[in-house]
Amino acid sequence: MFQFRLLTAAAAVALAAGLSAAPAWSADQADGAGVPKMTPQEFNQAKDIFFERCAGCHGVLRTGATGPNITPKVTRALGYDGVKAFINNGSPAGMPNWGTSGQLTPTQVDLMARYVMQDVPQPPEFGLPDMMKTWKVIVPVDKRPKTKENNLDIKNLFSVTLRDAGEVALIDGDSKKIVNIIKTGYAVHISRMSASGRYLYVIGRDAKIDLIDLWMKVPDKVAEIKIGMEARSVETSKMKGWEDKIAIAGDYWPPQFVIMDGATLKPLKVVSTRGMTVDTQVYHPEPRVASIVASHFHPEFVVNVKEIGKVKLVDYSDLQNLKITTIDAARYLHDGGFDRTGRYFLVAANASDKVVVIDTKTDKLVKIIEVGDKPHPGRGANFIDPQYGPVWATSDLGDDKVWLIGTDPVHHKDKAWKVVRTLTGLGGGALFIKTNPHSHNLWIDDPLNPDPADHHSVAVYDVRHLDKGFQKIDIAALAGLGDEKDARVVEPEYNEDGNEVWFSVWNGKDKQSAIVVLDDKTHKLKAVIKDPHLVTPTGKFNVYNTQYDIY
Ligand code: DHE
Repeated sequence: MFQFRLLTAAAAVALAAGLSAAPAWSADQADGAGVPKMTPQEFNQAKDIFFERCAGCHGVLRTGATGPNITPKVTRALGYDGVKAFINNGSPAGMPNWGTSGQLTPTQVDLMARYVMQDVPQPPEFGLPDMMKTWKVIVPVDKRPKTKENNLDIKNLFSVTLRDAGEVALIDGDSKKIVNIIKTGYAVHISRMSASGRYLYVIGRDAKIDLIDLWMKVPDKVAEIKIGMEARSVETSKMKGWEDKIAIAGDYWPPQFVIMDGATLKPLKVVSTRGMTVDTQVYHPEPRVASIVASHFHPEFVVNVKEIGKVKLVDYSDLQNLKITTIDAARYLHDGGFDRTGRYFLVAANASDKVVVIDTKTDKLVKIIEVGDKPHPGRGANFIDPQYGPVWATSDLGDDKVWLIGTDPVHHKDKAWKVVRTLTGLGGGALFIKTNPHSHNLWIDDPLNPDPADHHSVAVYDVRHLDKGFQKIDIAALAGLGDEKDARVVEPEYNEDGNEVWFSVWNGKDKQSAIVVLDDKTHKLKAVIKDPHLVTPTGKFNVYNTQYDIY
């Protein structure tokens, strides 16, 4: 159904663009079965582009997740022209317009169209010995500071993803000055804080983890490791008594997660996630690890396995006799966050348009809730609905809706784990929604919307007056970049006090980007952070909010 919708959209885009008129590749360059030929050099070049740009959504084996299945059976049926049009123009269902946005050249679009019609190459495995070869303790634990050696207000520090630079910028939330730029993995993805607020863990798409010590005179790396070929998630133990002791990271490829020593990243245990899908119960060769959170009730990590639609509660207290509770949920699990009490975890199942609720105290499934087209909450937003009490909210990637789910089974029992209200955002293409316990505002971005008027802007609701609709603010214009045509405004994030909200104005990698800071109460511009080092800023992780799961 999902795939059909996408292919239909692609065909429409192809037709509208009239692309079939002049293909770079012609039928006489095909093999007998109509598959375009490629030289080994072209194949390798395309393989790298696929890893960097496409594997995240379509999977290394191309069987699909956020994006559809694009195995040769599907792409060959669509044909070269259709595939090329899809890559060039994107689709309303969330496929970026790689060609028309200039992110891929016409030659690369042609290359990729031919590549995805070839048989799928199988990437290598990556076990403990491979990890050990990459593991480096840069500053041993006994050589690290005994107390904090800088004057930074580290609770209000932001770790900012500089996506295409493969770096994070540590920015002081008070002065808005860059404290350090640290080289990390390729297309670095997220940052997470240790329970004590001292250690920052950063993971790149190339599965490289960097451990940063915020107590150093100038915060910097103290350890690093590569745990696979492709990854998105990292987390650290938050249970009382286990603070800063254990770390975990999830791989996209190979499909596995790795438990590590929290202070050194020494890999201790590697666990494969290959197995049977939750509904059809057939073997899946590539169930990737999506979001991971740390339980506050048990020494456990909540590991969300995308393609099989199962949540694994991994007990890290005894790695020799590892206990894993497997909860049947829904496909494909992606991102999510806790409710305001930190007990219930809500995670988006984006291929089935559902939100799954897990009770991390009883270790049981609470409910699977129908929402809109491809929910994408980031970690979601917790606030008090004036009519229905505490709610957690998600926006959707595939439509303009925002869903408010009741989260209080004690005082609002009849509303708990139900959609209590549906709001409207700017349009399809929203990725992140955010509020703060000190704020009355609910901010929703729209970076993947094809309309610049929308992907340059955010919507903001006053949660006390949800029926009044939202205000639209053009954040890209506030950045004053001059050339913001291709910029996308992404991921609202609060400062420690919850009175400022920060947005990334994510421009092309050869252009200037910026971070725009608004006064949360007045919505007035407070600061624009610009620096030649701020290349493609995307996620921003305030130390305090990340440490305490505040969103
Ligand atoms: Fe993300 C979180 C996967 C594209 C910015 N992203 C996550 C998480 C996953 C994920 C599994 C949850 C981690 C966790 O909580 O442990 N992201 C993927 C993809 O597979 C996808 C769709 C395609 C890809 O190739 O990577 C993808 N993500 C993007 C982007 O293009 C974004 C917008 C820009 C960027 O930097 O790459 C992006 N993802 C983010 C951010 C978070 C995130 C900022 C953390 C949100 C938070 O509040 O914690």
